Amino acid sequence: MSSRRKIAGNGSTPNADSDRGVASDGALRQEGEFLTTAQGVRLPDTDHSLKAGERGPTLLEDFHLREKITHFDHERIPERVVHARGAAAHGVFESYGTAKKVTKAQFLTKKGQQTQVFVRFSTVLGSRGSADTVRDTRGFAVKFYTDEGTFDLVGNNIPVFFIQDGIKFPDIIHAGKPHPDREIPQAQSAHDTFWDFVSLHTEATHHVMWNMSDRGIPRSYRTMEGFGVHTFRLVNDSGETALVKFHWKPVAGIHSLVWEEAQIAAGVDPDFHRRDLADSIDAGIFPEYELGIQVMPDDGTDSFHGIDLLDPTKIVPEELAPVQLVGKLTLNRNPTNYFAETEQVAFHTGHLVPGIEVTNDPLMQARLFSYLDTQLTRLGGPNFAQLPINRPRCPVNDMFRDGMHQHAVHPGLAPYRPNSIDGDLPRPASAGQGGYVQVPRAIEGPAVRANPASFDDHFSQATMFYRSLTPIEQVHIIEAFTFELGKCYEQAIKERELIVLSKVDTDLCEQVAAGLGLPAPAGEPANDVTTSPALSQVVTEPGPIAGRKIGVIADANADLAGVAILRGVATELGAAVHVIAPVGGVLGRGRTKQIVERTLLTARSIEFDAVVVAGGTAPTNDIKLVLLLQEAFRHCKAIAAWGTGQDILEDAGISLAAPGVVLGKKVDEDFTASMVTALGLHRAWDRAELVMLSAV
Ligand code: HDE
Repeated sequence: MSSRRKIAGNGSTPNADSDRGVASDGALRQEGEFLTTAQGVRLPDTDHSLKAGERGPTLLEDFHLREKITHFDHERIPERVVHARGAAAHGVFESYGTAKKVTKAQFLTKKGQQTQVFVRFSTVLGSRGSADTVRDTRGFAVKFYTDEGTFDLVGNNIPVFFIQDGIKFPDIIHAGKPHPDREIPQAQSAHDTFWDFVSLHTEATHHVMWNMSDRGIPRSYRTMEGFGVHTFRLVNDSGETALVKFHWKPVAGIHSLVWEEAQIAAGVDPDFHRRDLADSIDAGIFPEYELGIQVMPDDGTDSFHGIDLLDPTKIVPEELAPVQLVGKLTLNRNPTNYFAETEQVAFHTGHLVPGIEVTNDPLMQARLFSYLDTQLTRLGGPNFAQLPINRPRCPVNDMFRDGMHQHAVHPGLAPYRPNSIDGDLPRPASAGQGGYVQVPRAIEGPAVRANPASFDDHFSQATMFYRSLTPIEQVHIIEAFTFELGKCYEQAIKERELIVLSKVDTDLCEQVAAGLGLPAPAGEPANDVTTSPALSQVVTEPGPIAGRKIGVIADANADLAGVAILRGVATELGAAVHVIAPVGGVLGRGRTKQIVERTLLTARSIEFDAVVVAGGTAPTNDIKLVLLLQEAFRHCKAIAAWGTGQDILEDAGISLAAPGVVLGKKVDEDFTASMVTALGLHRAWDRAELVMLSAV
C-alpha cells in the first residue's frame, strides 16, 4: 500500500487514488483548487476566527486558527552563521573530458557528460536581509548532483583565506560581525573589531588586500571568479595523484563596481546582485563559468616553487601553473521557492566523490567538521539530506534510520551489517564498483599545536598582489583602506594597520597614512617579488557584453527609430536596453514603439553599464537627469549621445571629449560599434583622473 497521503484533484471530490503532488525532482507540490488545512480538510473561511458571537472572545476549539498561527510562528529557521545572505540558481555542468588524466571522478572525465548543479552565491558577514553590494568576500558554492554521489565545491570569489587554521574561524567571524553591544555596523568590515583583529593577526593580510581591492565589490555574480581556495588531491584511474586548485572563470569577464556605486546600490537596490542573477536567467542570458584546475605534482613535499600548498593564505600564480579548463557551468533556471531551495540547501566540504580527496590543509580539515555540524542546528536534525534540494540524484542506501523529519518509509528489518535477514544488503562497494576508497597516505608526527615555518610568511604574496595590479586598481585599494580605517574610532588600531601596510608596500602605506592624517611608519616590504599579471582584472581588449544594461534617455520627441536600432544591436549581443523617460507610458507607435521601463524618478545610474541620450530628446532642467548622467560619467561608464542628445550631455556638465564618451549624428554602424566596444571595456579608466574619482 502506498505510504503517500492523498489530496483532492482540481475541484473534484477527494480521490483516494490520486497521487499527492510529488514532482520528478522529489519536491512536494501544493495543489488542488481549494484551500485546506495541513491535513487536507477543505476550509470555508480563513479570515475570521471562530468566536462566541460576533463580538465575543475566540474559541480554543478553532483548530484552523491554532494551526495557521502555530505554523507561522515557526516559519523561520536560524540563518547561516556566516554567508546568511545569498542567491542561487539551478544549472548544468558539461565536462570537456580534459581532467581525465588527473581524476577518475566520472562527471569530469567523460567529454560532453552533463551533471545537474545548484549554485549558491553569498556575502559572508551580513544577515539574511542585508545588502548585496557591501564590501566583502563572496561565497561561490556549487553542488554537483553526480551519478556517483553529490560533490560540493564550497568556494569563494577570493582565492585565499584570512586564517591558516580552522580553529581561528570563530575569532575572525566574531571580529567581522557587528559589535556585540549595539549590533552595528551591519555587513561591513569598516569597524574597529575587524581591523583590531586583522592588524594583530597578520596572516590575514593577503586576504584583506583582496577584500580592499575591486574583488570585494563585484559588478554581479555573473562577473566574478570562484576559487576552491584549498589544495585538493585528485586521483586518476591508475591511482596516480596530483595536487590541484580549482578555479571558476566567468565567461562574461571579471568586473567590479566602483565603491560609490556599491554604496548607492546598498540603499537604492539592496537586492542588486540577487536581482541581476534572476533577471539574467529569466532573460535567457545564462551566467556561464568555465571550471579550471591548476595541477601541481604530488611529490610528498606539498609545495610548489617554494609555495606551501597547505597554506590557504597563498595562491599559486597562474604564470607558474596555468589554469587548465575542464568543463563549463551554465546557470539556466531560477529556484521555484527561495526557502525550499536557496535557504535549505546544505553544502559540505566533506561531500566528495571518488577521484577527489582532501589534503592536510588545517583550514580544510576544520571545515570537514563544521559544515555537517552546522546543518544539524540550521535544518533541525540529521535528515536534511532528504530535503529535495539536498537529495542526491543517485541511489542512496545508507542504513541511517529515524531522527527528526524522517521522510522515508524504510522497508526491511535489518538496518545493520552483517545481516542474514535482508540478504546481507546493502553491501560495501570496492573501488572497482565505485566505492570511495581513499588513497593510502602515511600520517605520522607528534601531536603538536604548531605551524610549519613556511606559514610565517604573511606578506610576500600580499605585496605580489598589490604590485601585480594596474595603477587604477591600486588607487581603489588605497581608497578602500583609507575609507575603512577612517571608520575606526581607535587610533591605536589605525596605527597598527599602517605598520602592517608598511610591510606590504611603502607607497600604499604612505598614501593611506596621508589620507588618515597619520605618519607613515617605515617598513621593509619585500622587493624581490615576481608579479602575476593574471591578478589584474582591468581589460585591455573589449569582452562580451551579454547581460549588460544600457539606459537610453528619451521622450516622445526622441529619435525612436534610432532607439529601436540600438535595441536591436544590443539584444543580438545579449545586452538589454531600458528606456528612461521623464514620465512612464509608451513612446511612439508601430515598429519604433518604445515602452518606458524607468522614469527619472525610478532610475538610478548604478543599474546601467552605459547611459545614452537619444537624439531629439527635449532638454529638461530635472536635477535627477543631471545626477544620472554625472554619476555614470564619474563611475567611468560608457556614455553616449546622438544628434541633439549631445547638448543634454553638455548641459549636464559632461565633457564630450572625455574618454569613453561615444558621439554620433545618428545611430549608424559606427555609433553602435563604438558603443559595443566601450561597453566591452567595462570602464573608461582613462577618465578617472578627470572625474576626480580618486585624489591620487
Ligand atoms: Fe565556510 N562555513 N567555513 N568557508 N562557507 C559555512 O556552513 C567554516 C571557509 C563558505 O551557500 C557554514 O552551511 C569554517 C572557506 C561558503 O550555503 C559553516 C571555516 C571558504 C559558505 C562554515 C570556513 C568557505 C560557507 C555556515 C574555517 C572558501 C556558504 C552555513 C575552517 C573556500 C555555503 C553553512 C552556502 C558556509 C564554516 C572557511 C566558503 C558554519 C569553520 C575557507 C561559500 O559551516
